[in-house]
Amino acid sequence: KGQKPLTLWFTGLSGSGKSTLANEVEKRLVSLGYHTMLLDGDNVRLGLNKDLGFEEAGRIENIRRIAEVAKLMNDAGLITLTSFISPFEQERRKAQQIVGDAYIEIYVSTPLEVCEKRDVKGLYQKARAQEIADFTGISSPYEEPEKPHITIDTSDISLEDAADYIVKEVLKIGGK
Ligand code: GGZ
Repeated sequence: KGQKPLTLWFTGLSGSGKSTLANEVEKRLVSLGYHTMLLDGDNVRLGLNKDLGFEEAGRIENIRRIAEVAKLMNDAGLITLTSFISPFEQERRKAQQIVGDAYIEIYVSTPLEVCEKRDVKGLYQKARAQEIADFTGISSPYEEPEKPHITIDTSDISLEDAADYIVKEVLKIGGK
């Protein structure tokens, strides 16, 4: 079904809802008959990129490798979904260059206050207490995307509605 590959590049703060959304969007694409691959911290930072930290250089290399893998997956005919903070505009632009036309940037724009209030893993609390260094939004920058293809704030929307919206926009942009 459909030959044109896509990379759905989710970007946003820790706790913004990127991975939850990427998982739900993937489920829907699979039920529509597409073949997909989801890349996230669990399968990349613990494996391929376990030599990398969260200082600037580590994040830059993390994003570069993920973009190269996304490109390989696209070459294999898959729709790739990536869920990483990817905090730097310049690295996102480089990812877009690597991936090419297939690249669709999805900015999960849930504000810091909301992410911090959720604090699903207790990481914001630790970052505030300076128990974690270089924490995005607290002690490390997040540069807002300048021209995302899709923007979604998960503060006040159900997972169902958010995923519906993203899939609709992706299929429109991706010409599927
Ligand atoms: C940000 C960190 C940090 C620091 C560990 N800063 O909410 P999570 O836990 O599951 O997702 C975060 C994840 C971010 O890794 P990425 O590979 O997406 O980051 S980047 O794209 O910037 O390279 C968080 C956890 O790792 N985590 N330490 N200091 N997030």
